[in-house]
Amino acid sequence: MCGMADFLVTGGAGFIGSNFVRHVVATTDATVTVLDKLTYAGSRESLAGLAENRVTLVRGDICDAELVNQLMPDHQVVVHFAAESHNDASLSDPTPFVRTNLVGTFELLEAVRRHGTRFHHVSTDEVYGDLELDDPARFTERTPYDPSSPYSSTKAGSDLLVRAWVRSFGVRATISNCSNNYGPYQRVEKFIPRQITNIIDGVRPKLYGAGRNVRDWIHVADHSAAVLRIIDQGRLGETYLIGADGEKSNQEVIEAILALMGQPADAYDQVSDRPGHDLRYAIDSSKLRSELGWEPQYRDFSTGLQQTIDWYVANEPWWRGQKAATEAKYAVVGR
Ligand code: NAD
Ligand code: TDX
Repeated sequence: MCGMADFLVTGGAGFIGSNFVRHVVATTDATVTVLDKLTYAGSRESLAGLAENRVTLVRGDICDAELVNQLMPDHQVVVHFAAESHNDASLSDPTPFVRTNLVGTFELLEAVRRHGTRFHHVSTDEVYGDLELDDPARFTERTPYDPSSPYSSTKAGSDLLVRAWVRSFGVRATISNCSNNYGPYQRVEKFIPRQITNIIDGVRPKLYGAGRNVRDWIHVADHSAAVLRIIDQGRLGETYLIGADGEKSNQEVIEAILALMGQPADAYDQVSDRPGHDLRYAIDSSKLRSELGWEPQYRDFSTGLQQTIDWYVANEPWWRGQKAATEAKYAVVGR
C-alpha cells in the first residue's frame, strides 16, 4: 500500500462488498482498499474492470490482528462486509462462522479503537429471528435480538460487540441490518442465483419445504447506496434497518423466475426443508428513510429480477466454476 485510501472494505470481493465497491467508484472520487481472504465465497473476478488507481485488493484474513493493524492508519473508514454468510453452510460446519463473524469483527474493533478509525458494520435482519406469516409486524431497530441459526447467532454476536465497543470505548461506529439481497455477483449457493443457473443448465429449481417462507427482497444496488448514505450522514452509535418493502414467499420468487425464463409455473421440485428454517423476515426501514432521506430505486421486483437473470446469462464464466461444487454440497444433504 502506498498513500492514504479512503475506504477499507472487508469482504469486498464477495457479493455485496464488490457491488458496494463498484457503487463507491461510480458515485464518488474515493479510493478503496479491499481486504478479503478470498474464501470459496470471494473472487478477484468480482472486482474485474475497476481502475487500479481506485481499487487495491489485499488478500488477507480479518482475524489477522497484525495485518489489520498495519492497514488501519492508511484508511479513514472501515466498511465491514466480510463474513461467512450462508445459513445452509453454517448448519454443516459452524466453525468458520464463529471465527470470522465473531473473532474477525473483534479484531477489527480492537484496531479501529486503537487508531480512532470510523467503522461501519454490515449486518442482517436475521439477528431478530423470524415473524409469523400472518403477523402484521415488521422488524424495527427496537425489536429484541432472537437469532435462530449458527450464521445469524454469530452475526447477532458481532452486532453486540460493536455496540459494546461504542459504549465502552467510544468507537465511532454505525450498524446496518439489511434484508435479503439479490443482484449480480451473488454466489450460486444462494436461492435466486441457484435457481437461475439451474434453469440455464436444464435442471428444475429446488424449493425448500412448501415454499411458504417469506423473505423481504432488496436489490443490492439499493443496499450499497444505503450503506454509503449511513457512512456519510448516519448518527454515530446508531443502528439503521435497510429494506425495500419487498416481501415475497419463496414459491412466488420461483414462479417469477420460471415465468421470466419462459418455463411452466410448476416446473420446480420440492425438496426437504432447511432445519430450523426461519419463517418470515420483514423490515420497517422508516428510520433510514425519514432521518437520512434514503429511498430504494428498484421498486419493481420483476424489473430487478429480469436484469439479474440477464446478468447470469451473460456472465456464465463468472459462475460456471462454482456450480458443480455447490450442487455437490447440496446433494449431500438432499437439497
Ligand atoms: P459473501 O459470502 O458473498 O461474501 C463474503 C466475503 O467475505 C467473501 O469475499 C469472502 O472471501 C470474505 N471473507 C470471508 N471470511 C473472511 C475473513 N476471515 N477475512 C477476510 N475476508 C473474508 O457474503 P455477502 O452476501 O456479500 O454478505 C456480505 C455481508 O452482508 C455479510 O456480513 C452478511 O452478513 C451481510 N448481509 C448479507 C445479506 C444477503 O442477502 N446476502 C443480507 C444482509 C446482510
Ligand atoms: O435452493 C434453495 N431453495 C430454497 O427454497 C435455497 C438455496 C434456498 N431456499 C430458501 C431458503 C430461504 O427461505 O430460500 C430462502 C433464501 O435462502 P438463502 O438465499 O439461503 O438466504 P437466507 O437464508 O434467507 O439468508 C440470506 O439473507 C440474509 C443471506 O444468505 C444472508 O447472508 C443474509 O443475512
